Amino acid sequence: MAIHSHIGVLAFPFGTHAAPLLTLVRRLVIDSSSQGITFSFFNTAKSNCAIFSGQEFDNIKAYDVWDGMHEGEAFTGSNILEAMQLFLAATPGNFEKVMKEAEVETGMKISCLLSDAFLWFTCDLAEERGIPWVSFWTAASCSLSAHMYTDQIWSLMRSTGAAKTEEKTLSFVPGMTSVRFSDLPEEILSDNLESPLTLMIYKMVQKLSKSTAVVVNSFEEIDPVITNDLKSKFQNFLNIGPSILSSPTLSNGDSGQECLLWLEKQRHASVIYISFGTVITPQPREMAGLAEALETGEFPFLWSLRDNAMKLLPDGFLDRTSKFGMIVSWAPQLKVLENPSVGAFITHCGWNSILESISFGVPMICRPFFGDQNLNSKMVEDVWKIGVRLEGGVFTKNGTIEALHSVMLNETGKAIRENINKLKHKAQNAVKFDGTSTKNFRALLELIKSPRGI
Ligand code: U2F
Repeated sequence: MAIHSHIGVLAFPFGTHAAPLLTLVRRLVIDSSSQGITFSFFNTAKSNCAIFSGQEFDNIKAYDVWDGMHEGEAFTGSNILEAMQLFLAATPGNFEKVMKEAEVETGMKISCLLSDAFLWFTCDLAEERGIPWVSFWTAASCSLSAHMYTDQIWSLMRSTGAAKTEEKTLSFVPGMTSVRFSDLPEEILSDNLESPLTLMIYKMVQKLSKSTAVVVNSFEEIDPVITNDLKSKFQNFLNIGPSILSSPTLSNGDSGQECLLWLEKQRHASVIYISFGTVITPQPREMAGLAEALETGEFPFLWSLRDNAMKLLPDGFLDRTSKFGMIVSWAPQLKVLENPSVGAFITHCGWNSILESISFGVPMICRPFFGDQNLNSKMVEDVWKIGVRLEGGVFTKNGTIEALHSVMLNETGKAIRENINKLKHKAQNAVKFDGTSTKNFRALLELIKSPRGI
């Protein structure tokens, strides 16, 4: 079949950013199968290796871009920010180099760029080539909205004084009037443009309105007011998720079978699933607080905990809890949340985890750490009312037991369960044939097929 569109895809290789972008691309390939579109997926070797895990997909070719580290130089820092900094310093040259290679190999000029929204310079690359830029925001609409109001927020903080604004609400941001300044991401609260992450996101905010479309892995009905506001700010604002309900998920192979078998033996809605995503490990004191709460309350639990964090558990914890708990280094999270024995999810509030929890109707206990997570947890507790935050914001034995009781046993838990099930149904409706996310996805497909715009 003749290829008539060549889409260049630029991934941000940290946290859970590249995997949802690949999921989106796979869905675009499947839904456009007879229409001659090919995708070149530009990402670092390490991230490509992790998300493709040796699999090949028709019409998607992975290209490795330079991660910013010099040959023979191994990354020694434990801080992910350092790796991000090196990578960002190598952009956009590292991407431009492989884009040229892909054009030579396919014999076709790139006709549209689809990138992680963080990679704001894609706007300039697209402008130079006279082609559209479609940006993919991997987090929630609420955090995108908060970023879009950065200038107003900074101006208020400067005129009132940062300390005095902390408890003030974002009365001027549609759909976020109950959100306080102190719920906002650090990248908004600190106006320090010396920080590479703050600078990157600020530049993104300045470029996004030029994007032909801003795509989000969410559904309009979760935040109708925010959605309408963002529709007024962008040329096209397209909620196309939750992708796990509408797209083929990337395979994890057979890993995690053991914990799925274990879940099968547990009582309905009795198990606490615990995961802090791909980047975080809580401090030892908090690990101890959480472990003591689980042990004292004898709550059945499944904990996804990286091997290098096992040493942070209290001595003898594994032996003493082996009758009712299980720890794995990586869990098949979608299958876990789908399992009826899971009754609550203790989460760091990364957007993918929240969306997965909503999609399977599992109430959340929130312990946010950085970036958008604090704002997400505010929305979970106070706006969507589908979970609770911990008293004092950190894990302590008593605070965690209290949160577990309120979600698993009390009337609060019952209301939360009802709310999350209602939201789950809205998410399911959004991805039906005539649902909002499906319509938005079709619009996206049209846009990239005829790359001069919708
Ligand atoms: C960054 O998020 P994270 O990667 O830390 O966390 P999530 O967005 O929640 O995504 C974690 C994914 O990893 C999967 C899980 C999610 O899809 O199903 N997973 C799993 O399969 N098994 C495990 O044992 C543990 C996790 C960032 F830190 C957040 O603040 C952002 O919201 C997010 C999106 O931009 O990226």
